[in-house]
Amino acid sequence: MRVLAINDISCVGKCSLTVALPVISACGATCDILPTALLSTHTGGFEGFTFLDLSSDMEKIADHWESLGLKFDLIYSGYLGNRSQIEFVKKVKKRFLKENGTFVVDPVLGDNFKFYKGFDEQFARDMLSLCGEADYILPNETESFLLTGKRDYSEALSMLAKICPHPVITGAATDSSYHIYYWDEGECRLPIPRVEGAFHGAGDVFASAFCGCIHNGLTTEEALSLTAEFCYRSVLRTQREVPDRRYGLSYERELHILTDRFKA
Ligand code: PXL
Repeated sequence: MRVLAINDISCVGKCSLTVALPVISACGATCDILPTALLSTHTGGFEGFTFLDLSSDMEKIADHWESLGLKFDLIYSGYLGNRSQIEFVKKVKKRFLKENGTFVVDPVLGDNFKFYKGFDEQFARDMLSLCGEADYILPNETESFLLTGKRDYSEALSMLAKICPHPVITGAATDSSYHIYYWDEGECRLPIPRVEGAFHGAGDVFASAFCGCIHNGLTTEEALSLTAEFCYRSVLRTQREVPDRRYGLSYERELHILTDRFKA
């Protein structure tokens, strides 16, 4: 059983592939990778980071894989370095996803109601079209707004449900509560504990664990509950252990939550 993670390599800052590899592997799956870019750090809060666009190598890598006849059970797409990569990922899905395989898109666009560096409205429109090809999409509250223009989570969710069978808004805060909003033949909500502050990389930890859970055959609800527990424990540990939140979630010593669940 193989998962393909399409995402960048941020050498420092624990996000994207440096998170996808350990977390998906902890769920017992083989995690293969298609790197979109190589950065010295992620772009969220570090000045002077390097950025190498890997688009032309992605094409060559895919051509080699085709010659090997490789196919994947689940493809998970995350941070894409430019608009042409969005189109390329659609082709990767057609070429390499098994029939009845699962396509998960984390439409990485921004946080705190702002785009990450390098992304804009046009990028968001293209990302929305990629979401239209997915079985699951995992926007955070900012991304759900950037994709739909709706701040109301129910409205955003039902708009997204028109293009994708299983949209999941991964953390939706109102004055009094905090929920995961998801669509499962209708709007559903999973209450989750609220932790104050921003935690860089939490979305990638969430998306990776969710992919691992779905890959193991869990229902959407079961996958979200286990993923939420794993993320919550990791966030609490980060609060205790990591003063500089740019360095990502302290999830490593919580991986047992996944390995215990997915023991042979
Ligand atoms: O965690 C999302 C993410 C992934 N990859 C890169 C990023 C970010 C968010 O800032 O900069 C390179």
